[in-house]
Amino acid sequence: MPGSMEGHVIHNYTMMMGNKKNTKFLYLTLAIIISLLFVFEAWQPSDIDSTPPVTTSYWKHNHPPPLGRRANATILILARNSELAGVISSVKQLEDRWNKNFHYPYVFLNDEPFDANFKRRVKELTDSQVEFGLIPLPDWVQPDWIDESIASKNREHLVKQGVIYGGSVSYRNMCRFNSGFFYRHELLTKYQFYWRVEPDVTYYCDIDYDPFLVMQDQDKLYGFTIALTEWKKTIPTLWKSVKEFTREYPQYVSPHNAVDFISDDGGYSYNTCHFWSNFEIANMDLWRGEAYTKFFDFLDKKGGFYYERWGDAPVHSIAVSLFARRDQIHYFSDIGYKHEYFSNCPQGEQHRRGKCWCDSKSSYQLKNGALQITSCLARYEDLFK
Ligand SMILES: Nc1nc2c(ncn2[C@@H]2O[C@H](COP(=O)(O)OP(=O)(O)O)[C@@H](O)[C@H]2O)c(=O)[nH]1
Ligand SMILES: *[C@@H]1O[C@H](CO)[C@@H](O)[C@H](O)[C@H]1NC(C)=O
Ligand SMILES: [Mg+2]
Repeated sequence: MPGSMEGHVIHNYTMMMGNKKNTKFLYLTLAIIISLLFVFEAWQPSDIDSTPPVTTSYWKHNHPPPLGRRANATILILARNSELAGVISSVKQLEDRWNKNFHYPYVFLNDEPFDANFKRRVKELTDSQVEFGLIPLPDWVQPDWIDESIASKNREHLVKQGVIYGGSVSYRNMCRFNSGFFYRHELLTKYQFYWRVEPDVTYYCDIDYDPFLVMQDQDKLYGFTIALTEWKKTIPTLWKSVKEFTREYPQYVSPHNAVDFISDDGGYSYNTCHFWSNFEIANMDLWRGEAYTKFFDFLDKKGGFYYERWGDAPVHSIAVSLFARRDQIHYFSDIGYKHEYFSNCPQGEQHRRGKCWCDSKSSYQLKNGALQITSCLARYEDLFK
């Protein structure tokens, strides 16, 4: 195209001017016109729609997992539609720091259907399979054998004492669901391990290995990052119920248990230590097994999820401490993690290896830090002395 246009232009100009004096002027004009034609050519939009951005040829999706194998596992997120922004933040960090190299699938659960925008925004963040599930109503409702007049009086009492979520029934539904129902949901039955993620958490470090394979290969049942004490007002009769259960079913208590994590007097009283369950990497065999199934039903019948405000964290922690071997509980010290207001920041070589951006000195789990009083990490570490 440029060739034929040039020929046409030259022909016209020689006809009009055909004069030696003007040769210089002619060449100059020609040069300008030809340059303009090239510039014009570059501006033509004709190619833009059909030419893919050149970077696509550098993209590489779906790297195989570094060890060539994956565990039977999923990332599990319970959330509301209104928490989309916090969910996006958590998922993006987990993808960037870890899962874009491992491609574990996601399961999202909600007591209401997820809306189209929620699903679209979440699916944009990952190449992994993402499934969205609805929680069956009976798994997310105050059972009819709870006496509502007692329950509501007790809720008011907790509100007066300033206990967080003291008056909330939906929070209690959530705690009961996370204690006894999530692992029976139809989207989870096909998996053995899960990594629980909440909206608005922070992952501080690169995780260049597969925590699920660590769990699977080393026969771990429960993994945590933060261990701390619970507010006694939320669980006044929990330990009494636990002791009743273990008296009735002593066969479920492991001979190599971790009772010294949850009790400072050999099991007489509960020290309120628990693993913070907003982060959990665990094997659902633990929850699906006979011991925990009986344990959950026993606690559920006591009514403490509604008459008090039993959390899934103390319930899970007490169960794993009693029914598992203590070496089946794993501290992921190298996973930099924060859920308001506490964090686990790796120390020393682990901080360097993970390229962590948290300050090691700020870690709630510091062994000799000022925050140590309410941290239960020392009790966990003492189990192995
Ligand atoms: N679908 C749904 N999820 C909830 C509800 N309440 C809490 N959650 C989820 O349960 C988890 C714990 O709740 P959160 O509000 O973070 O409680 P906190 O971490 O104890 O302060 C989070 O993943 C929430 O998204 C609810 O009513 N519906
Ligand atoms: C994964 O684990 C679940 C639960 O134990 C099991 O039903 C399923 O068959 C397992 N899947 C694979 C691929 O091993
Ligand atoms: Mg939370």
